[in-house]
Amino acid sequence: MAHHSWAEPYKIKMVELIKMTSREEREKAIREAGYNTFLLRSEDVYIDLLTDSGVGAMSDQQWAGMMLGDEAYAGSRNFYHLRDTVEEYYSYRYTVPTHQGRGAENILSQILIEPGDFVPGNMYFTTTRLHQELAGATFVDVIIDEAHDPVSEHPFKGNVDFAKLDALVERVGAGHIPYVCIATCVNMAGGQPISLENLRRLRKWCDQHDIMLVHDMTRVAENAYFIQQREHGQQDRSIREIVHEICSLTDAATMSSKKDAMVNIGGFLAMNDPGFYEKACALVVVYEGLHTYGGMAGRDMEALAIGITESVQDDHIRARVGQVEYLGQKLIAGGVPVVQPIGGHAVFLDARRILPHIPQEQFPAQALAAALYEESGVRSMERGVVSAGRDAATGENHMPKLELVRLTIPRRVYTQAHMDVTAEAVFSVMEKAEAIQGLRFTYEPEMLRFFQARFEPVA
Ligand code: PM9
Repeated sequence: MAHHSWAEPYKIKMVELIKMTSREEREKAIREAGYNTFLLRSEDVYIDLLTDSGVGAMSDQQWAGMMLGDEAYAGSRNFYHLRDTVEEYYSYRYTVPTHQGRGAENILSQILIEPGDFVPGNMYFTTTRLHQELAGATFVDVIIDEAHDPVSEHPFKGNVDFAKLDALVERVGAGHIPYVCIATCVNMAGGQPISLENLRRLRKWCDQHDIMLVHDMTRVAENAYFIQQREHGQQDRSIREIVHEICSLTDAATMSSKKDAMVNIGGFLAMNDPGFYEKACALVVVYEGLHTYGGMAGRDMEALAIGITESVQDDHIRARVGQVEYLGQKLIAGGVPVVQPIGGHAVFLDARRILPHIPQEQFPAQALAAALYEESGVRSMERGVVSAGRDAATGENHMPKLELVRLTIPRRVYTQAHMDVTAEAVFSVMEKAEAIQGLRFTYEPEMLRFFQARFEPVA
């Protein structure tokens, strides 16, 4: 029997009830939250597409693993299981657990960066760039121009532009570039992949210039899926093989295991160089915990080791990305401007085109996320000027070309019917777009402002 549809490669064993609220309740909730969806109570949310971070559903195997936690302070059995799994699946020899991704970013940045350095990357990520800046570096965007264009259908918008890299070396010298930071399935670009060809070429480029290559591997399995689907000659390889090759092309990695690996908390820093590992062990005890747990419980390391093996299964990743694609195509069919191609973890609404009457200074994506919640109880996240923050040197707002609202799909949590309801919610808010007002800050935190900022309508 020929069949082309995907279905979830699991059945549901336990459910969590959710409830719809009234419009009056939601108007009050979003006002009290300062029009910031991060400040809503989860209880007041109907379908929660804020993030795919730490909100996935664990499998029965992972829950069983939770019962095998070895909570010894030092040398937990689960640490060795995690370390061996990272080496087997991701190729890195050494693993230092951290409480989550930014814990790994902090340690990595402190070790590798000298004040005055420059760190090129395929688009910024909020926490990643902040840790680079706190360590004294300047982030330099070297992603291809297509990544900043929501309508470009380039299949690998996560690719590096080598002319931009060469220009940076020319300007500052290779000696002031400690490493190139490469994210797989670039979050801020719309969940867009880097190709294997581009990454192989980057490996050679880094070797020629004696510069390290660091991998933000938070969504590496989703990137591998796009390589399998879109890149010449990759169709017959498994996700597991492609993931392994991606990792083996890089020297070290930071991981937020709350995404791909489907655990509620955790992360790690991994590398091949023993000297780097020694330095990471020395710092992890300052910020996270002993090098055999780094802020994670033994049971959480066990669930993570199992989650890694599940994350690279072909049928899992096909259904995962397939569900995101389903929502994206439904929105496109309904005439909603979204970032194309549809990304791996989320559908990104183009707030510039949906709310052309709101200038970027009045935070159109923030306003759209608030309006979508008010309309439907669907929670999303701003990924535009608020997330971009201010330039560390000048204090001026970064004004990103992409002014987006992210509908982020948690792994193994919602059904196709939830995607249908979400699409209808977006259609309703589109009909009322002209009435949506811009916002201004009533409170602006200095760092990572998007998390806790508060706003009021401009009018
Ligand atoms: N990403 C997300 O929702 C969680 C909070 S928003 C700052 O997309 C990448 C590519 C991420 C990421 C978190 C981190 C940080 C690093 N790199 O949140 O500290 O998408 O585990 O990881 C979020 P942690």
